[in-house]
Amino acid sequence: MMPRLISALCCMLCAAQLATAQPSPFQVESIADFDEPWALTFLPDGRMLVTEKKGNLLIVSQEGDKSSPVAGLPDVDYGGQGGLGDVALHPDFANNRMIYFSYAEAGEGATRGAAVARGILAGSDDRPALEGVEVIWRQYPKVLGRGHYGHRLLFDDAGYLWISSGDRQKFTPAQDMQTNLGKVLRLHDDGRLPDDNPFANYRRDNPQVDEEAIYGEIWSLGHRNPLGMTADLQGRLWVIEMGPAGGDELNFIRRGANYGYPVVSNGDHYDGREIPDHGTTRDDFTPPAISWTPVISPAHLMVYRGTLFDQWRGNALAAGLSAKGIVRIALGEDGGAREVARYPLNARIRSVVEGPAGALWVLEDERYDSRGRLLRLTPAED
Ligand SMILES: [Ca+2]
Ligand SMILES: [Ca+2]
Repeated sequence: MMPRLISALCCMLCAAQLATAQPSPFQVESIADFDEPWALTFLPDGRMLVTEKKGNLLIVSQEGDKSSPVAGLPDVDYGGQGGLGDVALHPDFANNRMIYFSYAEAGEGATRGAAVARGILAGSDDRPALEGVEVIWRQYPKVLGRGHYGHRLLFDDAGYLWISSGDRQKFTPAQDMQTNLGKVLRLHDDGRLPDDNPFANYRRDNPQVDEEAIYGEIWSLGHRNPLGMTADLQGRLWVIEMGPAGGDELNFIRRGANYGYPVVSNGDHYDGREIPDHGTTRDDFTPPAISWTPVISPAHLMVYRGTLFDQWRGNALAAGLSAKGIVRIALGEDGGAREVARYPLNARIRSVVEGPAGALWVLEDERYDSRGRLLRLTPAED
C-alpha cells in the first residue's frame, strides 16, 4: 500500500503545481501525423520538408497534405537513434533547388556513421525526386552502436555549412583530434575545408597524426550529443547538447574552443561514476552557458525572429524530449544565457521551427505516449 499512497500524494502535489502553472501562451492545432518524424524546414513556397527516421523525406503543405516520399535518397541505417536525420536548404535554393540531409550510414561489419549528402529537388509536386545525390561528409571513423549521431545541419549567413557530430557514445573521441566525433564542424557547401578553420594546419604542427584530412573540419571539440545548433540575431553560433546523467548543456560556440566532454560534465556517467564538474579541473575547458540537472533532453534549438510572439524576438527556443515541451532562453550579449520560461506540450518534442508568418511548427517525437504529430502553435486568444 505504501508505494501507492506515496504516488497518490505525488499526484496531489502535481495537481497543486498544475493549478499554479502559467496559462499556455499557445493555441495548438494538430496538422498531420508522421512515422517517427525527426526534422522539418520550410521551402520558399511555404510548404515544408519533413524527415522520418525510417528514411522518408516528404513535402508537406501547411494544411498537412503530404507528397509521396521524395525518391532518390540513399538507404539509411535505421535503428536506435539512427536513421534519416536533418534537412536544410542551400542558401541559394531559390535558384539551384539544392537540399542537404544527414543520415546514419552502414559501414563494414556492424559499424555505422552519420553522413551528409546533397541533391537537387526535382520531379513533380506529387512525385518529387532528388537528382545528382552526392555524399559530401562522413563521420570518421565508423564505429559500432546506434547512438549519438548528432548530425544537425546549419547554413550561416556567409554560406558555410555547419555540422554537429555526436560522440557515438564512445566518450573519448570527443577529445581526439584524429576523429570528427564529438565536434562541431565548418565546411564549404560542397564539403571542401575552409582554409581559415582553427585547426587547418593541425597535421603540419602534429606530424605524428594519421593522414585522414579531418582536422581542417573541426571548429570546436569536447561535445557529447549536440542535437541543436542555431545562429542568433547577431549571427553567433549556439549549440545545445544532451548531457549524460544530468548536465544537458547550452554552449556559446567559440572558434577552436574545447567544451570538455568526457573529461568534465556537470552530469555524471549513467553507471554512477562521477565526472568532474566544469570548473573543478583544467581551466582550458569552456563551461556551458546553461547546464540543466534535472535534464530537459534537448533535441533541437532555434532563435525566434518573428513578431507573432511579441517579446520573444531574439530568444532561443529548445525542443525538450524529457521536458515534454519548449524551453525559452534569453541569450546574453556576452555569451551567457538563462532559461526564462518553459511551456509544456504533453509530448516529447523533437523539433521546433519558425514558419513564414511567425507561427511555431513543432514535431512531436514518436515514442512512449508521444505520437509523432506536426503541431502549429500560434498565440492563445485572450
Ligand atoms: Ca561541456
Ligand atoms: Ca559531474
